[in-house]
Amino acid sequence: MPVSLHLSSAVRAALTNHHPIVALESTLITHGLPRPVNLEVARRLEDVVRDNGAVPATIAILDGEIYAGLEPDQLARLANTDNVRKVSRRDLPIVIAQKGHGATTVAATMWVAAQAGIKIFATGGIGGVHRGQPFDVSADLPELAQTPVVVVCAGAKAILDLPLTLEWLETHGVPVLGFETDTFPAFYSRSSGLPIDARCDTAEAAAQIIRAKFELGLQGGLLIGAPIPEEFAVANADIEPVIQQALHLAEAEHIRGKAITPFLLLHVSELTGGESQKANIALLEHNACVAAQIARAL
Ligand code: PSU
Ligand code: MN
Repeated sequence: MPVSLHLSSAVRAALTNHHPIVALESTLITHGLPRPVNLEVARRLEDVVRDNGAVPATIAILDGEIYAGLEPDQLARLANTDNVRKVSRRDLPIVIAQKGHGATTVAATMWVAAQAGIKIFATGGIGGVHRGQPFDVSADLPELAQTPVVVVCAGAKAILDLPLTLEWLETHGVPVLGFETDTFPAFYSRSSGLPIDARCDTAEAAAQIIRAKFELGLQGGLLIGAPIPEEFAVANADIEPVIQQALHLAEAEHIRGKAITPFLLLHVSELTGGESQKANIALLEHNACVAAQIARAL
């Protein structure tokens, strides 16, 4: 383990005793949700993991030290600090050397989880290939291709090019499983209409495929798509015009690079008057629950 990586006492004990652990990311806390909802949701996700029999390991960077498992005061500090850096793989050495604060994306969270020996990770949506920008590929995708961590998500947001995102994963050998679904979920909506590689109706069924992949020594992780609970789902047709509007705004304001995803998420949330935020929270909780069950099955 790198010297700058610290485990919370709960995570350390769980690793020693082979108890199930679920990693949680932190970009959604600093760049995905507004205050004070961000801290409430971060705490809630940890509770959901605990209620389902696993130990939560929220991953973030404070003063250049990496933490897998935050103490309650550290979580509050992260949620209430301004200008926390969004840290993907390429940002890790910079934030560590400069002793900064960092919120880890899916890519960076996967990498830290793997260093700590954590196999399962729950998030909201992964990054992917951007629409109209096929060279803007989130670092989340190559991380899935090389790092042995299972990511439970509600798909990828429709701000992305979902068919190209799935093509990329196929090319790089990342199995995409559907949890209680035959199609890849589309974040706010339950289905993108795009096929997945295998459907799993139980945590045990997913665990069998995960075990087989690791036993074969195939490098990289797996992606599990769990659709947003029915009562919170928003129809594709309702969200699409909002996404179009957000994309135009991003274009007009020349938003580029790592700022693009947080920009689009903020505007979609504003344009739906908070409805998308409710959906976002519901799917995050659901994913934490599914991930805990799979961690237990493993
Ligand atoms: N998708 C969401 N909410 C998020 C993110 C993605 O619905 O908060 C965050 C995740 O942390 C993801 C990151 O890893 O955005 C991807 O950013 P980029 O496209 O810059 O790689
Ligand atoms: Mn990008």
